[in-house]
This record gives sequence, structure tokens and C-alpha cells, in this order.
Amino acid sequence: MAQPPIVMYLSQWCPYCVRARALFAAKGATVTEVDVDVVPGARAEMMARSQRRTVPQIFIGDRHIGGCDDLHDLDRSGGLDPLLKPPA
Ligand SMILES: N[C@@H](CCC(=O)N[C@@H](CS)C(=O)NCC(=O)O)C(=O)O
Repeated sequence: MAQPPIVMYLSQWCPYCVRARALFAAKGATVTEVDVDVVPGARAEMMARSQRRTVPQIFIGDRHIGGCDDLHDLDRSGGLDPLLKPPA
């Protein structure tokens, strides 16, 4: 089975978004990117789902990971790789 869906709300100009994208790329993970500057309603959707206003906001499945720093913290603590595996 495939990895859980990963959704990242982002802006193309945002360096934190670039860093988060690079970490997922290094892990070979497929990410659906939602550009909040381009997709109508995406910023409001991101804020409603995350209760945050900064980009990026990252979801793996239904789980809200947070932003770029949260993603890297999760990776450093060993919590990210298990989330990228297909459900058992
Ligand atoms: N600590 C956050 C920082 C994110 C951040 O500051 N993003 C900027 C864009 S690079 C932002 O959304 N600024 C808009 C705002 O602060 O309202 C993370 O790691 O994701």
C-alpha cells in the first residue's frame, strides 16, 4: 500500500517551505503541495485545519505535523519515518 497522503500548504517564496520540501524529497516522500497564494480558499482552509497562519502547514494523513521546525524536530526525534510508512 502507498504512503499516507502528505499535504503541505505553502507559498513558493517561503524559505521554510523550501526546507520542508527538501526534507520530504530526501526521504523520497510524495507531497501534495497546496499554494495558499494561488489556490482560492486554500489559506482559509489551512488556517481552519491547523489553527495557524504561517506557511508551511503540514499534514500526514489526518495528523497535523505543524510547520517546518516541527517537521524537523519530529524527524530528529525519530517520529517522522514511521509516519511515512504504509499502514500495517
Ligand atoms: N517556525 C515556522 C516559521 C514559518 C514562517 O515564519 N513562515 C513565514 C513565511 S517564510 C510566514 O508564514 N509568515 C507570515 C506570517 O508570519 O504571518 C516554521 O518552521 O514553519
